[in-house]
Amino acid sequence: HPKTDIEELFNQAARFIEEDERRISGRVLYVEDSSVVAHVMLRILERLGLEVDHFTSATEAYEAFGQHAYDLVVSDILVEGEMSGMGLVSRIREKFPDKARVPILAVSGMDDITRRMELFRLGVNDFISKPVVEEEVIARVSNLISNKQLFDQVRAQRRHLYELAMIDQLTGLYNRNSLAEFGNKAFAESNRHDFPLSLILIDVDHFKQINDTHGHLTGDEVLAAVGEMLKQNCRKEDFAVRFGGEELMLILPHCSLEDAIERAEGLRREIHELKPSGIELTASFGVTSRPLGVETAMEELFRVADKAVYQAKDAGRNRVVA
Ligand code: GH3
Ligand code: MG
Ligand code: MG
Ligand code: MG
Repeated sequence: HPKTDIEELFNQAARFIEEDERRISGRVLYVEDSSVVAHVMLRILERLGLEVDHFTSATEAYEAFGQHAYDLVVSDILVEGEMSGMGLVSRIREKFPDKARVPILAVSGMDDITRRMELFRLGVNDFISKPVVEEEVIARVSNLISNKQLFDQVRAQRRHLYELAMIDQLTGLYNRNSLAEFGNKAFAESNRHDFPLSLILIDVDHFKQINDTHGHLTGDEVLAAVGEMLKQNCRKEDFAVRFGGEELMLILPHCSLEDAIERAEGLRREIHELKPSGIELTASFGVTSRPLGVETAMEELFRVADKAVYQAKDAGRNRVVA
């Protein structure tokens, strides 16, 4: 009958749309040793649009967990083999205590309250009992994955905002804002534990002339190249800041004055050899160190280094003054 055909077609279309709206993207680590249960579950998860890595052993699943980024772990609780589902859950939680970051959905045939409480204590986010019901799987899986993805987005945004606030976008060095946080902290620690701390101020020579001769954009490229070179020359504990336009600063914890002078000399040579965009480039350096046994604020040391830079300029630039 033509009318029922059309009705049937409409119903089919409505089902497709409904299914499509439920589709979510993500990668799931799935552990289940019963092929019957796995068959049902895989069909549900894959129809949701998820990429599923299915394992029948928890040991193999744990190995895969270390190798890929998963949006959700779905684990049977009783799995044959040396590691149980419980073991898998506690191993994962040991590494990732944050439930929003690595959500775990437990699936078990024994759903008495004691068992469920034990699972929650172990760190699962949610629980489904067998035999699984499609609507319930969809609801719980969707919730967990969308929470996790939202959490990832928030983290990425926070990281991005932090970078915008703390990192100079042209040179990739820390900006002046970050001095209050990192600079003062480095000084406070050096004062408290009385370990050496040195400061190198760098001012690019005749930079105005570079801008005037080659244009502001080339000037920017030159600064970016100097920034990159400084980053390459930093140790883990060093702190390189773009202090002003073409003024850069290195805070060097655990670095004596002698070592700082040596490092400044090295940087002076590197800048001279850099020739970014083919441009001959030099810089003047002022180096100071916190006198051991004397509490010193960052500003005090900065003033001393600043004077040293002026002396380096006066003496003909392209040199280090301590
Ligand atoms: P000196 O050797 O005495 O340090 O001379 P100088 O020309 O380097 O010093 P001055 O302070 O007179 O000029 C600094 C110049 O740096 C002026 C300014 O236009 C330029 N500058 C500051 N920030 C930037 C930037 O982000 N990009 C570019 N292209 N130029 C900048
Ligand atoms: Mg099992
Ligand atoms: Mg300057
Ligand atoms: Mg300058």
